[in-house]
Amino acid sequence: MNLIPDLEFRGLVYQATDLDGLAERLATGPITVYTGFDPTADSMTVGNLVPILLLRRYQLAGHKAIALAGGGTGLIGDPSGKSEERQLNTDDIVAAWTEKVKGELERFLDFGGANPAVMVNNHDWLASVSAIEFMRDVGKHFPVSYMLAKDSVASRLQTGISYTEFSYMVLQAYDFLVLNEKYGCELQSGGSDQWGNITAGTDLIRRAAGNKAFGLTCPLVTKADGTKFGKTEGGTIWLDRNKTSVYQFYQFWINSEDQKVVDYLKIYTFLDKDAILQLEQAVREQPEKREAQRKLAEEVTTLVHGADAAKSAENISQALFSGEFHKLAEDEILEGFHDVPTHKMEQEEMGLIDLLVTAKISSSKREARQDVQNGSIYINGERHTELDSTIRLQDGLHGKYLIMRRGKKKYTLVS
Ligand code: 545
Repeated sequence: MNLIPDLEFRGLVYQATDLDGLAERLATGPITVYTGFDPTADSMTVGNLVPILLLRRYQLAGHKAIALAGGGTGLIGDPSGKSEERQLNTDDIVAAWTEKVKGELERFLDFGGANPAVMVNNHDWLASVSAIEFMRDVGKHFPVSYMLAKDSVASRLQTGISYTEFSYMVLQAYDFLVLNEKYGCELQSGGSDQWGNITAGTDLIRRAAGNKAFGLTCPLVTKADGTKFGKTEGGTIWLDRNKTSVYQFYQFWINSEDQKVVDYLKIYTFLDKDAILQLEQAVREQPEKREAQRKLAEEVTTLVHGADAAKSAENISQALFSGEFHKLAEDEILEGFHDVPTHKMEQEEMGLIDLLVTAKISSSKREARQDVQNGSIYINGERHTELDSTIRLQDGLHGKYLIMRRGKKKYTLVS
């Protein structure tokens, strides 16, 4: 029940309204906890995954988890952590993205069984509350000085903030009050950027209802150099496989830095303390084996995309590493080589030198001959040293793919 020691081990406890009080409360029995997600995009990112998995940790520990989709607040725009006013999205877009966010949240919580999670959408109560009722019953509990002191507002007083975004904290606080009354929700969890909004809620619940509620934040994940986590040169790492392929997702985790991989194992997996400490030792003693990175990639990809997809990503990764391309299914070839240059052969067969030049693998016939003689040309993992060999597409993988490699790393996919 009291999962705080485990959360502390994982580095998931940052700010708390009353950590000792919360630990005591958790020891007495199940608590209802919620986290909100605004539909600011059509998918969530690996950054949002931390608070989602946190909700799951609560659920697994026997508590009641509420996932809130911000169909209402998404129409307003949270200024927290934002240096500029947001562009308002249309009702239609927010409604469509709310459905996407809900679909993603559903993958991580158990909505059946003995301790089902609950999904709510704050549009259900925010859209229908009247302005007069809201200003009289909720607004009265918010001194302007209190609102101005919040980071999300204070940091924007110079650059500008509209009344719309200024009021956001009141809506989120009101949500917490509604969930407190309707579901007995006593705890709001979120990332550290949400601290101001979360405490606005615990304060409102005390003032308006006379109830005690708790707030707890987790730190935002960082890279070793302190820069934003979850972005690569290829862009943001999304949870939607149509935006970030399963293989790219897997690669993202396998490329984790040695200094950070243990932190990520703690935050992003459900491996227990012993298993994590063992992997920590493996990083220390045999970092070149990248055992921790492989375990991390396997665990997180399985959580997000399922065991079969994770296996396939691992398969691609292994085959690319060992050069055993024949082990790849057709879609795995396309996925694994989706970011290398491609070339379509005009004829069924071609001389090797001509192919190297037309596929732009070598820059001239002279260079092509040199490359072949040097032994730096590989097709489907096999070295080709004969200048006059003929290459047939039908001998390729699945009768149509030639994975051409020049030197150590330069790949071209010929089909
Ligand atoms: C709305 C109404 C509530 C309670 C919370 C909210 C949402 C909150 C917020 N949260 C962030 C967010 O990001 C976009 C999600 C992707 C579609 O803006 N005002 O909605 C993030 N949140 C998770 C973590 C966060 C936070 O969803 O709290 O810190 C990221 O890790 O930025 O009643």
